[in-house]
Amino acid sequence: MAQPRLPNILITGTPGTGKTTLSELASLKTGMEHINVTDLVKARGFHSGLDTEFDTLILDEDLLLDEMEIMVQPGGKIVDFHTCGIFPERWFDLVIVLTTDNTTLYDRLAARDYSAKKIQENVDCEIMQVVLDEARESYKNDILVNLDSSTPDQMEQNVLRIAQWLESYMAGRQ
Ligand code: DAT
Repeated sequence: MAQPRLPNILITGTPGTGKTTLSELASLKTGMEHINVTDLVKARGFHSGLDTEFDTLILDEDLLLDEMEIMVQPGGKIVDFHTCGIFPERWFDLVIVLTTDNTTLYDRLAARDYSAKKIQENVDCEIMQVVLDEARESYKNDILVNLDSSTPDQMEQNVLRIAQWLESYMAGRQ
């Protein structure tokens, strides 16, 4: 009998909320493959340079989405990106929005080489729940989960939660 198709998971949230760390740990735990979209954009040049005002890459969405369409098609991917509205809704079986306590997020971003302006913009984005709102507009409520990612305990819980979700998803496909 053919194996049921593995699902795809999107992990999104403001920079610094722990997407890459969670994606890597969940990938180790489940065997799903982590796609770090920022790294993919940089490695494949799916951008047209730097937006100097916001200190972010200007995405070439068409090139990025064409490439990713092929990658997600077989399933089994954990996609990690700070914005979520650009992806087709049909790609994902679970969408996780990570959120973090504001002062903790500030400290994490300050530990990076971000300018004071960029740190403030990202903390403001978190306070305004920009990514959560974008996810609510882009995906159905029943596949959307908002998880707190402020402490190491929560990180551990979130990894377990993904592993348990995958197990019950696959059990439902038997
Ligand atoms: P992102 O990929 O969202 O930008 P990251 O995974 O690079 O974030 O994490 C940023 C830093 O914060 C990194 O040093 C790991 C740490 N971190 C993330 N989530 C955490 C959590 N729940 N508890 C403790 N540290 C965390």
